Amino acid sequence: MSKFPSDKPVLVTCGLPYANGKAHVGHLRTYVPADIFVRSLKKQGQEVTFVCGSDTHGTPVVVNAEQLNITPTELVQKYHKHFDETFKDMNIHFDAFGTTDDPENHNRTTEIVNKLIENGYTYPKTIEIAYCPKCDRSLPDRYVEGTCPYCGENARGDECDQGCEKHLEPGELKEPKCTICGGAAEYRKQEHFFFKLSEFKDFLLEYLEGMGGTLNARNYAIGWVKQELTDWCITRNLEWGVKFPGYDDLVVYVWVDAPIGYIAFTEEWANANNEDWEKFWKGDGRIIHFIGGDITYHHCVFWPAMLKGAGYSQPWAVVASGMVKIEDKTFSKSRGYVVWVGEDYLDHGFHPDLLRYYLISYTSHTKELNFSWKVFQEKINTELVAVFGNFLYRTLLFTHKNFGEIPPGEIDRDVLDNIESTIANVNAPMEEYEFKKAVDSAMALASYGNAYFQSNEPWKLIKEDKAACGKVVANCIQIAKALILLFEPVLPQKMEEAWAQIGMSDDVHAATYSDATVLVNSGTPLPMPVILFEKIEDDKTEDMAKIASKRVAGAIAKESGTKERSGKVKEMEEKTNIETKEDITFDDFSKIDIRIGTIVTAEPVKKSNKLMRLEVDIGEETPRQLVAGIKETHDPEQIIGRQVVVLANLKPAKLCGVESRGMVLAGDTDGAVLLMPEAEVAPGTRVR
Ligand code: B3M
Ligand code: ZN
Repeated sequence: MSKFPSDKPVLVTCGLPYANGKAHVGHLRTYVPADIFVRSLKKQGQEVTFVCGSDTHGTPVVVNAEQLNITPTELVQKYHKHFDETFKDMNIHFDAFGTTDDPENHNRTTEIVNKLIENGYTYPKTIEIAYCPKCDRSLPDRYVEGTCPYCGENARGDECDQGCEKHLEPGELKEPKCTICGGAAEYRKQEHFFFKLSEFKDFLLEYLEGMGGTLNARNYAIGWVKQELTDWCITRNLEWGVKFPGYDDLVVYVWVDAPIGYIAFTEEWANANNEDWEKFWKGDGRIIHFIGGDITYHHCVFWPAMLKGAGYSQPWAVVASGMVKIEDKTFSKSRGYVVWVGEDYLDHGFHPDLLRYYLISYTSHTKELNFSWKVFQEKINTELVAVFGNFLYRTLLFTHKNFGEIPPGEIDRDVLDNIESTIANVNAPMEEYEFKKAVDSAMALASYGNAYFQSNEPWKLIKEDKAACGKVVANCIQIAKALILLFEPVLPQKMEEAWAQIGMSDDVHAATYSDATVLVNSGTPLPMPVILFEKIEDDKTEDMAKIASKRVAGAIAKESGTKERSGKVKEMEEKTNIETKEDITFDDFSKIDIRIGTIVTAEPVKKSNKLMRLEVDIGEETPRQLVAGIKETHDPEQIIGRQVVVLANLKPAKLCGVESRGMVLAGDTDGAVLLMPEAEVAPGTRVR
């Protein structure tokens, strides 16, 4: 039996973006499928509400605000607006998009925390809290870094973000360091409040067995609950956040008030629409959370226990997405492996629906998704343009030219059967959160449409038998109508245009799949169609790939830049005696052959303390052997593959018995600082 439509109302939520930075493709991997899912439920006639909002609290926000020297309020207002606008630009339509700093959330959080206290699920305990003696402050969560006690990797105060991904409790981190001043932190005793998560073990095991959603979420959560459940410290020493009741100097941990935001935003939606929020949170409405796989623990363990403890309903399903890679590299903002939704995509004139299509059809929702400009171009050109777009355009152009309206003609039983089975083939995987399968099934109907058009040869029939030709195109328009409805969840804006192109004047977003088999009206005038999906040309994606590699090169340069520009820079500045040299002419300068090269080999010169032997590709047949005084400052393994600047026509010289045919340029300071190009370029590129 299919799960939808059901008479139980559905609430869909998306993990809340921290309002502390710009939207990127990694974010969209959760929001786009959730929006597609919501639209497809509506198409099935399901009542559904879709809420989200900005996560404004916690150290992710205060640390950023502090670094930017602005208030948390200023920071979150800016990014809340940014996310709100970006989601709208991407055709992601929430029924409410609030912030966790809204009064509704402060009130709901206070109420729930009070319930947990009342029900005996919290207790105070004196624990060790990281403290920076130099800054004279407590160091919650992201204010402290150190070593993970479980895996030994570098970790943040509340999460082993670079290693085993475990949630860490205050006091667990080894060798704590203050992230503000970099100094060693110490542990000091302080009283905090805990949530008795350990008491929910049996409840959680039973709950998780029945929890719907993707298997990755459920299985991970069951695994964790079967191990030991530790109680959660739910207070922090911060001013920004939701106050812990009765304590002016404590706020609740961000992972308490952030998910409660889901309830608060439902209340905001209910208040604005004269609706009832309790049908989900106190009743049997179905709550479906879409989240990134990395926050499964919070949603499948901590959150249901908290809801249970406070007397609220628990999520019906949790849908967790896989990771995003950028051009096959691990997503990393600091390393430049990121695609910003605004400046890298929309601002270059790409249509939001194309990215929606890529994200949903690339791979299954729980798998790793690679964003690549080349694959993006290929998918758009070979699927949306060559299959779906081609079918729509050839059908509508032919009909417009030869009939000017939808001609009369009986719709084949075969065509209607095919439409009906496609709808079933889209709905079945959709309710299992298999979005790729659903969209592939829809695309199969477009292929069927192309084959139908091709095999019936309407361009021949028009000369021989206009009525028979009319029947063929009427069938094609019926298929087009079904396709537009089936693709509306994925391509909402494009399908609005397509709906008008087949002469429909009602709202395509409100129409349902049952309209797909309602026969098209003969006599409806058809306008001259416009091509909906244009081919993406090579130079466009090549430009985008160039922008991306520049960003990566910039990030590498910045990273080594910040390392060099430590406190020592000032000291060195004083030492640098700039000796001015005589002016030279441009002719003098043009005698110098400077090129960019790529290091292919690097090995220390044995007899020397300072020298390293390099082979550098400077665009010649074989790499040049060069000797550089960088042995003390550079690790051979780390510089292989790096680009450097080479003076290529310096007379060869022998250094420690090794011939150097040119010179690698470097800043002459305490230890060599190698020059490097801003972006990767072809070896041999001239420097002028
Ligand atoms: N703000 C973002 C994250 O960790 C965090 C989600 C909260 S969902 C209640 O992905
Ligand atoms: Zn770890």
